[in-house]
Amino acid sequence: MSKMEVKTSLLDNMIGLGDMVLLEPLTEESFIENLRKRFDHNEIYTYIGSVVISINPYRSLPIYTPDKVEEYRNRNFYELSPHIYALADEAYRSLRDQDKDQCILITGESGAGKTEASKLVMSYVAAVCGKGAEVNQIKEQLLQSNPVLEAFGNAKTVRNDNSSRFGKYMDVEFDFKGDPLGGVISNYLLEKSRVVKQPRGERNFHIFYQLLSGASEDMLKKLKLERDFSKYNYLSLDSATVTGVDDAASFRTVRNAMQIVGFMDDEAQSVLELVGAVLKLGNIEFKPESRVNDIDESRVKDKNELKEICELLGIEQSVLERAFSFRTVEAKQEKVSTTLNVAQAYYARDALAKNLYSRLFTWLVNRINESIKAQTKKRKKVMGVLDIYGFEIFEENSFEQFIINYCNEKLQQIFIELTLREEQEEYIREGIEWTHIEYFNNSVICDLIENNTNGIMAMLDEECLRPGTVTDSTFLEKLNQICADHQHFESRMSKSSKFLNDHSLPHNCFRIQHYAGKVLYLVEGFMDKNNDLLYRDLSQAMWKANHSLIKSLFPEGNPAKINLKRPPTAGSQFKTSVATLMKNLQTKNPNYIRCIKPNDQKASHIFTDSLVCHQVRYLGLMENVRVRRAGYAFRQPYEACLERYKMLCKQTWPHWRGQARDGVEVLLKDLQIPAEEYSYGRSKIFIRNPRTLFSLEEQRKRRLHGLATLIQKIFRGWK
Ligand code: AOV
Ligand code: MG
Repeated sequence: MSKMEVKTSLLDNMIGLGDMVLLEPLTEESFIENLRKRFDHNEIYTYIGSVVISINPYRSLPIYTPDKVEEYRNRNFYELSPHIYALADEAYRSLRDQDKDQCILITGESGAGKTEASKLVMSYVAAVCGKGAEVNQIKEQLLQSNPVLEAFGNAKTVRNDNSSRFGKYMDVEFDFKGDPLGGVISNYLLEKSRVVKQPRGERNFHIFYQLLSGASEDMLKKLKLERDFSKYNYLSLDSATVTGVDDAASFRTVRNAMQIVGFMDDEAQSVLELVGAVLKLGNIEFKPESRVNDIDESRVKDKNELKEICELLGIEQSVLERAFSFRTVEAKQEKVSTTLNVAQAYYARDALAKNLYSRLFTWLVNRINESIKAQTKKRKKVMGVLDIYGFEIFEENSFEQFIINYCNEKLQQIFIELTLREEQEEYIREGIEWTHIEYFNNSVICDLIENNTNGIMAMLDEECLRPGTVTDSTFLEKLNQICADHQHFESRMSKSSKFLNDHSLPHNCFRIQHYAGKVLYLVEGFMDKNNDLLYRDLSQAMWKANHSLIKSLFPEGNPAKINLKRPPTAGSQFKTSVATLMKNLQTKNPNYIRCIKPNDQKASHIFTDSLVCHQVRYLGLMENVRVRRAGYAFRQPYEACLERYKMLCKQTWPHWRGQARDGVEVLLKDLQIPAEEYSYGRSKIFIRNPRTLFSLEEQRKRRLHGLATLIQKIFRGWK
């Protein structure tokens, strides 16, 4: 063994191996042990080939400095110790030099570090791509869109103090040189129920607390708000302040970010007026009016709050007041007005607050897109970064968790498709000898949820549209009948009596065995949240507002544009947008960051084996290593391979006249690469070890350098 090798293996022994592919023996225990060893030495990143595993350190590590950026810049992936920067660099260079669109897929459960990882990737790419005043402004705007969206779309949950309550996909666009041109953000279903109610120990969206803590006295007065959180029904009090979070300082950051992104002062003011209005809506209370003909009519209790909201939004008070007391149903030229009772009035109020806030959020995303969109129609190279809400299991799980977990199933599916299945199928296609590796394919769970005829979402939609008395219970009954035999569906009342005596499964719930664990869903609210109805009287009242922003958020309130068709349900909209996203991702070269949460206490230095083991299992990481080990790290069509490396061999340079495959054979033999290092497929060459590729790249770099020097000399000779 050479000195160098001795040094490496001693180091590996101490801090663990950087690439799981090299782990011997490969068992679940040795895998976890390796992660733990590295975590204990502050090495939070580990590779499985080109996949990066990232463990949340829950404290700031000095590994994201400008020096680190320089260290990883333009270096080959396996050259330095594992780092998220290596992945970002590889993706960026592959986009710039090989013209391959990229996507960065970041997965892991709530609190595992996805959002932080996405920001690290973005800031790395921003640091290494292009320079110049114009480019810098684009970069700054792309980066500053983050604090704005986090303020409005993130909240403290029991799992994560800065939990993303929406899904985000951002395409960053580059020109042919690799300079950024702009970007496009897509957002996925904001968890709007949080606006009116938060589970115990959780908060509403950050912006509410930031506004009340950080606004000047003058601004509060203009918005007719009070600084005290306890004055607002929509703000839960048991966790109003979060340790280590300075809401007032964050408010300044958000204001500043809005300015950089390009919001005009009056736009920013309008946005805050709506945030204030949502808070104040929660304080409107209702009382029953004396019963006329035994009908329970609701009236606004204290009109002061209502008056202030109307002043803030330029709405005529009587219009909004009426919209809280009556509901008009229009059908075929006929208008029927019915009175609302107190419960219905509260329902209408909350529906308005939720709709107002979520539409404001979508407006913010669109407004940011206006600012950051590329100012050219030329072809662009694209790097997409996906950061969604992670898999969630709470004590009580509702429609929101159902949607979030479905989205995570789809992402796991893409990982399986592209790394486990596709890789194995390619070996078969190319005629490469191969031992099949077993893995769990979660497409069966995706199907249970999304199947167009008998999937859970289809049945929910069917129930929402069915005339007659439909409730959450009738929806559950339907599921019990139709899904009873599905191996990933469990319910107490289903035809099969398998779960009849399972008392952990209440009558009003169903359970799905997700890829990441079993989740018990309480059906209460499913129908309502899927329907997502807002009484037309309320949208009309909003449309009549003398406030251009709020008016633009409720276009359906325009009486000239009454549409009697039902809008698509929340579930089906989500399903469609996720399907579009998946299609888009499949056209790009994927780069994976698999985030792992080391403990449930949000604490640094704690590594809970059982928790990590559970994640390693469901993320399919062991299978990932096995497929990788049995396989070949790199493959390229013969033509492309020959074109890139032909300069390294006299027989192939500058032209090879025969078949590309034969040229590659001559090349590899000439370079004395051991025969077990590669295999010949039908159309591609397969190279086993990434280090072989790395050495080819090095030789190519040296040769190019040599050629450049030679050309310079010739030029000088001419002068
Ligand atoms: P998530 O995005 O995966 O959860 P975050 O990225 O928000 O998780 O991480 C949660 C918290 O962990 C952050 O607020 C940081 O305090 C800490 N953290 C994560 N990664 C790092 C890191 N690399 N270095 C230092 N601290 C880190 V969710 O959005 O809830 O699914 O929905
Ligand atoms: Mg997040």
